[in-house]
Amino acid sequence: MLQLSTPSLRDAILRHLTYSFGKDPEHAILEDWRMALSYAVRDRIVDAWFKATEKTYETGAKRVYYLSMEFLIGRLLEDGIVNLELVEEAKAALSEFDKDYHEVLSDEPDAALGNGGLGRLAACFLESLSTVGCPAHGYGIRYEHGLFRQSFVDGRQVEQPETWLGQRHAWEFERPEVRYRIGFGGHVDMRGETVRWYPGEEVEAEAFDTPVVGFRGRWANTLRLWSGRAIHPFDLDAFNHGDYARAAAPEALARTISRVLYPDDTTEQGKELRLKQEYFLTAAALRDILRRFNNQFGDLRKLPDKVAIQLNDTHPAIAGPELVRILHDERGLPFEDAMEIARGTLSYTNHTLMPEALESWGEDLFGRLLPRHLQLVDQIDNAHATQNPSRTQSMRADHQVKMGQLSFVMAHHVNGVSALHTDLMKTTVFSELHRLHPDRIVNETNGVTPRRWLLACNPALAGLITDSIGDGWIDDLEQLQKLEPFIEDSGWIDRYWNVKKSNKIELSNWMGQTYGLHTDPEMLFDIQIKRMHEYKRQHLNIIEAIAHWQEIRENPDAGWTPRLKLFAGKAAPGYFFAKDIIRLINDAAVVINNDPVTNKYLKIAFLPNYNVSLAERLVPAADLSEQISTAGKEASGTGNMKFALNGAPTVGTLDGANVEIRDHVGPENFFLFGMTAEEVMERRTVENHARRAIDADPRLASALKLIREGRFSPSEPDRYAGVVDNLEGPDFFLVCSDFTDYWRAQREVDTAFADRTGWARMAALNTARSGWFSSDRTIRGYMADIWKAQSLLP
Ligand code: NTF
Repeated sequence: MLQLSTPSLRDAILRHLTYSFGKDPEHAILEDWRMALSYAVRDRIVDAWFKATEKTYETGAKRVYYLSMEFLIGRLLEDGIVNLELVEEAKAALSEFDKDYHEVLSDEPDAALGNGGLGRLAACFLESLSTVGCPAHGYGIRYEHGLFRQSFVDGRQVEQPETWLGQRHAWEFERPEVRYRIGFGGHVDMRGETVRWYPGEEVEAEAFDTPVVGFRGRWANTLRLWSGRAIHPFDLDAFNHGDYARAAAPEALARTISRVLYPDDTTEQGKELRLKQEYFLTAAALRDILRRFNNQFGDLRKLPDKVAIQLNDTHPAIAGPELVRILHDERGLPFEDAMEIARGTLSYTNHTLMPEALESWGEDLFGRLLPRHLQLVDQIDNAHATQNPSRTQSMRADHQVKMGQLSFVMAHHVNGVSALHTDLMKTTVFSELHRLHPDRIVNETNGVTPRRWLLACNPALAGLITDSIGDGWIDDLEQLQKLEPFIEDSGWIDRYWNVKKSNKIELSNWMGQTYGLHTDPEMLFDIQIKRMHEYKRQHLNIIEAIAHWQEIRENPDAGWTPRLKLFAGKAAPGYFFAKDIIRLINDAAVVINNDPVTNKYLKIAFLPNYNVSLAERLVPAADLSEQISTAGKEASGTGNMKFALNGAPTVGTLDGANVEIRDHVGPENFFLFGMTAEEVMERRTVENHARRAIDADPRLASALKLIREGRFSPSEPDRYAGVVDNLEGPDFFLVCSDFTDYWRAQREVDTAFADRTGWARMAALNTARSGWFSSDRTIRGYMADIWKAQSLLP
């Protein structure tokens, strides 16, 4: 390979500023500096990237492909700098030009190409795949507009389009030579054995590549995102007739496909454009995978030995029928063989059991867009029914195509994302398929990358850890266990506590400057950040805060533990209940924060526009992590892991990965409350469960009464009547039934926090015992159990 010498970072920055951006230091604006630094870092990533690609070809190793509609990658510059261990050099280089490192980094817009947990997990996985040296590609869509920007008007959520590409983006390489035609609609021609699909409409998918570098730059993989374009971009005839709108129409239409990220996570809307996006991603990825495979290996029967394709939820589930179509219709393999090869190649991760999130498409819509695939789904379903005569459920019931069932049948492994979730998959949604295929479901508990979620976002804690046990923990997180002996040492615990304190001061200062919000860093920082959803129960949190406020008012001198409650999170634009909860929290914050009797002891804030970068600020400064979903509803959670790792004990239910976090950190370092998943199912059958819980707890009754009477919405007293009606009535997520125990757990938190050393020890034990929650461990699990893929690191 061509060898170039590596210039110093300083020289590289100056070179790029000059020759890539045409600026001299005197005239460069912040964005120019950010771009020049990014290009300087990117150059080094490219070196690692080429080496990794070369090695993958040389060894003929199996490759992993992660197909996902979402990659919530956030900012990439710090990731690159940290993984290449260039932090000090970058700071020094920028300061030579009188530029502040942090200011330059925060100029980068967040790439919000995802909604929440599912997309962020995909981003952590990409980084871990590179860190462990597994040859892999991520495939997704290059949305022009990522998740909407959130602001508040009178406490209400207002959505604005997000435009991450509005500023220059440093990380992608456009690949105009990598384009595929993706068809929709049309008709199917059947002549005896040969079947051909003639699409009625076609768009082109164009590739954009982002290199993803692993720790120490030992390996780099590719995130390949597809962008929609017209095959004939411009209607010249229309233009010549003066019809400029019609002239530009083909391009506009084709681009629509990659225009926006659908802002729903846990509800499925059945929209035609969404199905088009899913097929667009999947078809382009499969074409690309098969082209690469053909060039290198040729014999399609070897596909399962050389290719592992992971379907991130059912969104790319059309990969099953599409792969069968290519192998059978286009490459002429018998249907049974095509099925076997496809199933040997595909595996599927389920991320939610919420019934409203399980994708299913009306057969009319599906058949109109993908007529050949509908036939193949039927053929797959029939073959499955023939092989499993005791089967009662079909993927083709009620004139629908059920993507969960389809994914299960087309996958060699199906995985859940926490132990509890995997068990529930077996007994609920997939109970029949599990009975028929008892070895197919496996568990791979989620994880988070410690490079971003500790080393980069919490440099003070990372520094203390490295001082204490060396830096081996960064890519072997279980080494954090070596911290345990230090926790006995009161001098060390003071240092740990000072790190937390300095992080809290930093956050306080930033919130003061950014939102004019004044907070006391001595308070307990209690944080709930995640998508807004009834099952995540932000309303349980705010109702408890209201009850607590009442209690402080009644007895202001009782020595309360001062607490700052922070919330952040977006609600899907059409999810009105969740939007009401945002407004309720904002309304309650106004009243409570302005109560001179109590505001030394209780303050509440909802920070707008939650995204990855905001999480990176909040996580290191948290004292308490709120993980309070109704048991059985949160598949795993990953925020819970980030908090524990950064020394915030959890107040939480036995849900998702909370269960495993509690097992690891020890029950004495975790504030457990609430019903178990089993108890939840039982309680739902009890008549008037909410009413009974309210009657039994005067604190809850009076908090609900205050909300109903308009104490927090005096200009519109019945603003929250709907919310309270719901809680007093169906209360499907059992807010009322869990309230009393939640309140009890919070008072235990108060008492525990008053003992500073005891609390600091508990926090430090959370850090020391969270090593298992590294996404490196998760990825190694997938490699061993599902993909049968090897690391190519020496
Ligand atoms: C989410 N699912 C789950 O709600 C989280 O519990 C889990 O941690 C993440 O997936 C990652 O596995 C989704 O985002 C979706 F879209 F499936 F609802």
